[in-house]
Amino acid sequence: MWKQGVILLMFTLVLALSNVLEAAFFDDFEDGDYTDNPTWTIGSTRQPYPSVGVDPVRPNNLVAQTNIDSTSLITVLETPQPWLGFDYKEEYFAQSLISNSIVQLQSPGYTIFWKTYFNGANKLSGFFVEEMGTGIKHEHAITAIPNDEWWVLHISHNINTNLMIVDYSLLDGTVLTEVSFEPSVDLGSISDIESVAIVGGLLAPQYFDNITLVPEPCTLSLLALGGLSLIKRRSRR
Ligand SMILES: [Ca+2]
Ligand SMILES: [Ca+2]
Repeated sequence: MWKQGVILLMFTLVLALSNVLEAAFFDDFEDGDYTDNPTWTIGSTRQPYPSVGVDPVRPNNLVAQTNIDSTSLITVLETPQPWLGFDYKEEYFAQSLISNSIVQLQSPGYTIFWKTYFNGANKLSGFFVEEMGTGIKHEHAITAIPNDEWWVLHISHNINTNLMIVDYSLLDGTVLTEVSFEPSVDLGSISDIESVAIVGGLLAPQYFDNITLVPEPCTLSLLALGGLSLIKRRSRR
């Protein structure tokens, strides 16, 4: 009898896994083409347009490049992703962090917008996450955002605490800064994330790679834990 239970559980796990994979968004730009698989479109008429090119420091790697003057690439997700429990990551490289916004996650009426900002002397002094549609900005002083080095921007929502968490880290996983805030809107009541935009800075080319959006990563691990505990309990008998 318990064997059928385990088989049913494994079947559920496979189904859950396939749902997660189907819903996830990922682009490493290794096909050299931003117009296909997945499709990005140019979000500004300003030139020079964004492109896919060679990584400035890892020669065997292809990346998306936005050029000066706030040019951007936008992708409309095949499957809109719920804000509850979303998990977004991108690798980012800039030769100058005197920059503009770096990512926008968008749904009708609500956008999360991560952007660096300047003080009056045009010197970079911090970043903010703006909840567009609400006008609310969460500002943070910059302590250490690398220049001339790849780093990872990570924005996620924790369903248990209802906190939006923003952290950035080096490629080796060293976390440089982590901040969190409670969203000003009920994320369960608003439309799903429909599109992702990567946006270039003001003065220098900026590079993006390994863009990943995953929904509710905890759902799958909870199922997996349930399966494991069942198998363990059975094997003890
Ligand atoms: Ca790549
Ligand atoms: Ca492509």
